[in-house]
Amino acid sequence: MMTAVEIPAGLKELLQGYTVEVLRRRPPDLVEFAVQHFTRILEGHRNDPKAKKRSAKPARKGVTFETKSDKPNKDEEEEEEEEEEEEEEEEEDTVKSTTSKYNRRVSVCAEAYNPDDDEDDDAEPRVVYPKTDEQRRRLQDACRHILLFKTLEQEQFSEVLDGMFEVLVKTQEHIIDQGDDGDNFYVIEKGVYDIFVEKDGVSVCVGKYDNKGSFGELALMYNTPRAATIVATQEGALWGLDRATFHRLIVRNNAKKRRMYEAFIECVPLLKSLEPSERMKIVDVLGARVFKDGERLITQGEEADCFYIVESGEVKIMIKSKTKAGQQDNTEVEVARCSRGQYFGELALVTNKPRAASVYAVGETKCLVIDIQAFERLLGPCMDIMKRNISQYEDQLVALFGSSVDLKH
Ligand code: 1OR
Ligand code: 1OR
Repeated sequence: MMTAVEIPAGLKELLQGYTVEVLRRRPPDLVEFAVQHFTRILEGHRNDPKAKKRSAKPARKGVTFETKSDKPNKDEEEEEEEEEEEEEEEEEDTVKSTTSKYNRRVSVCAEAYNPDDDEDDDAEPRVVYPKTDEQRRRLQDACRHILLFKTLEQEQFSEVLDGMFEVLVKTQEHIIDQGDDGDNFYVIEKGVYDIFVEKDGVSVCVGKYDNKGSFGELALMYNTPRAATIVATQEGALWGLDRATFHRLIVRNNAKKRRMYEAFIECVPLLKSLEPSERMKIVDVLGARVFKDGERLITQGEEADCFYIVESGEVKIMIKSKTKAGQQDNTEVEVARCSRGQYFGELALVTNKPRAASVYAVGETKCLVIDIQAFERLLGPCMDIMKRNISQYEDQLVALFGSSVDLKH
C-alpha cells in the first residue's frame, strides 16, 4: 500500500527556481552553481528575516539557547542571530546523525554559510594530544605561516595546537581521496604532496605542496566531499586536526572573519567581478598579516607561494636595476606603490616564475594573504584583469630598461 508523502511547503518553488537558473545560465558545474544559488537565497533570508520564515520549516518545540561562558565578548545582536541559527541547527542535527561515507549531509549551504551555528561544538569534549617539548616546537614551526590560523586569538591558537596529532606518512600514501567525506585538516611539517583533481574521469596533477602549507580545509568548512586527492611523493610528516575541533575553532572564527572583512573585500576593485559567495570563500581562507615599516614581504628571485591585498598602509615595489650589459646589479629602484584595496604578488603565481620584484612595507602595513592553491581555485574569474595589468608592467619595464620583455611567459 502506498503511503502519502508530505512535500514540505516551498520545496517545489526552491527546486523550480534553481532549475530555471540552470537553464538560463548553463553553468559548467551544477553542484557548485547550486551552492552559489542557494547561498544567495540564504543571504537574502538573512537580510529579510520574513523571507526566511516564508521558507516553510517544520515547527519544532523546546529549542533552548544557552550562552557559553567562555565567550565573554558576544554582543546581544550576535546572540540573537545565534538563537535564530540554533533553530536551523536542530533541524540539521537529525541529518548529521545519519552521516556516513555513502550518506552525505545535504545541508551544504547552511553549514557553509552559517559558521555561527556550531553552538553545540562547544559541548564536545576538548581533545588534547600530549606532546613533548620537541614535538610542540616542531608543531609551532609548521603552523607559523598557516593562513587559517592567522586570525585566531592566542587562546584559540593554543587550543588548535593542543588538538593536533602527528601523522607520519609513507611514499605514495593517499592522505586524502577526492570524493570522500572529510575527517581531518592537515598542516605539513615536511614532505612533498601532489594534488590531483579528477576531470572527466582522468586524474590530473594540478599542483603540489613542497614542505609547507596545509590542506583538507574545504570538506570540513563547507561539508562537501573532498575536492582533490593528496598523495605523498616521499616520506613525510603532517599534523592533523580532527573535524570537530576544526569546526569549533576555525569555522567559528570564520564567522568573525566575515564580519571583519566582508565590507572591505566587496570594495577591492579586482574582486568586483566575483559572485558574493565567491568573495566570501576568499574571506574564509585568507590570513591577515601585519608588517613593520621597512619589512620585506617579497624577495625578488624567490619562489612564490602567496598573493597579497593591502588592507591598510602601503607597500613599495622595488626592482634590481640592470647594467648596460644586461647584468643585474644590486641597487633597487622603486617602480610602484600599492595601498588599500590594491593587490600584488600575482605575477609569479600567474607566470609560474620567481618573484619579479621585492616588496617592502612603508609604515606599518596590514595585508590579506591568500595561498597559491586558493589563488588558483578562487581567482580564475579575475585572471583577465590581472593579465591586462601585467601587460602594463611589461610596457613600464621596456621604458625603464629599454629591452622588450614578456613577463607572462
Ligand atoms: P578538501 O577538504 O576538499 C582536498 O580535500 C584538499 O585539497 C582541499 O580540501 C584543499 O585543501 C586542497 N581544488 C580543490 N582543492 C584543492 C586544490 C584545488 N588544491 C589544493 N586543494 N585546485 C588546485 C589549485 C592548485 C583547483 C583545481 C581545479
Ligand atoms: P610577483 O609575484 O612577481 C612582486 O612579486 C610583485 O610586484 C609582482 O608580482 C607584482 O605584483 C608587483 N614589474 C614587476 N612586478 C611589479 C611591478 C612591475 N609593479 C608591481 N609589481 N613594474 C611596475 C609597473 C607599474 C614594471 C617595472 C619596471
